[in-house]
Amino acid sequence: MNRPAAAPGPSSAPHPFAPVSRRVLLGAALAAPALVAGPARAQTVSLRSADIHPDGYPTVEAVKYLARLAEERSGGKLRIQVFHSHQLGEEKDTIEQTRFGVIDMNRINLGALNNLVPETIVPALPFLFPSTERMFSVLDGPVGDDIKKGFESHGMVGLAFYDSGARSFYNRGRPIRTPADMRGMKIRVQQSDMWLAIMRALGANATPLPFGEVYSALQTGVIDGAENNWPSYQTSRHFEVAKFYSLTEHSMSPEVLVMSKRAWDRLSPDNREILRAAAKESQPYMHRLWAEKDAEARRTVEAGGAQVNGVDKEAFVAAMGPVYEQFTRNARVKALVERVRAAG
Ligand code: BDP
Repeated sequence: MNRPAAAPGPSSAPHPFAPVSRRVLLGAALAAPALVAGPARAQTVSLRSADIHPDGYPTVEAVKYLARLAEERSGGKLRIQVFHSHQLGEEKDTIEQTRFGVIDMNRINLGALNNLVPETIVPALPFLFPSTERMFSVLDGPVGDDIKKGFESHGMVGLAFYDSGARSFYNRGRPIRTPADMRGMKIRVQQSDMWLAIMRALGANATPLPFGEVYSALQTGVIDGAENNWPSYQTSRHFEVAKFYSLTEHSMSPEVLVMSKRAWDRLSPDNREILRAAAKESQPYMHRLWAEKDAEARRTVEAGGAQVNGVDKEAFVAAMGPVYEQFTRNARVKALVERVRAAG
């Protein structure tokens, strides 16, 4: 550790660059004591995690909770900083950066991965699950593990699935009760071919847009409507510019926390273990936050003028045939859908 030979002294050769290189060497030794002391002393690892939602949103709070657990259990050596509110960009961009290791962790909706990882289409398929409880009981088992495995060949590791409730349509003009009411409407969707197919099946015009652009697109009339769960409808303030919320509850596409495979591969086995356990424990924590936020968001938008109406759900379910036909042509998707159905 103490290497007096490196100490600068008046007898050193008077080379013009010598003082600089000595400072660099000394600095490196101070910044990376583990390298000098040997592998026994773990280095501090700092990870950056992205989320488009604002601070306080359940997904952001779940990853902050995970970060607290990881920091405690690693004796402060594993640190995770959550960059919320789009600070690192829209989901599509952050996914690319996660795959290439520029961003270490990313909380996104599975819908954002549909085109890249076909397995992620399964939980997002319209009306596949009768309830979010049923969906999570399936995702917590081998089907969920197989969906997560799908990430690995695309540079990501799946750490946790989080609640996202059910998504329903909302628009500026009128209540939607049947698919016929949506004919010709311009509806914003996530950037996923599955969502384009859903809109086609309903006779609407799909407009794929990043989430952060939806408010002004609604406000200026570039689109007529969008679809989302209560908390996103509320925190994005879309309810101010699209007040008709129609309870189609057509998809339960969950949230997912992924890690860059490059960042994962660099972690020590101990840190991987800490992260996996903390991610698992953040799920029930998030579940509680979600239940509270879901109810509060609905109250807030209704108090703020949102008009909520029921729909002819059977008519929406019946219209989804072409979506299933198109996406279960992929053998892996088909097999997973069959397993979901067999699970009851
Ligand atoms: C929200 C998800 C968010 C998605 C957004 C969207 O939490 O990750 O990006 O929907 O529709 O519910 O793009």
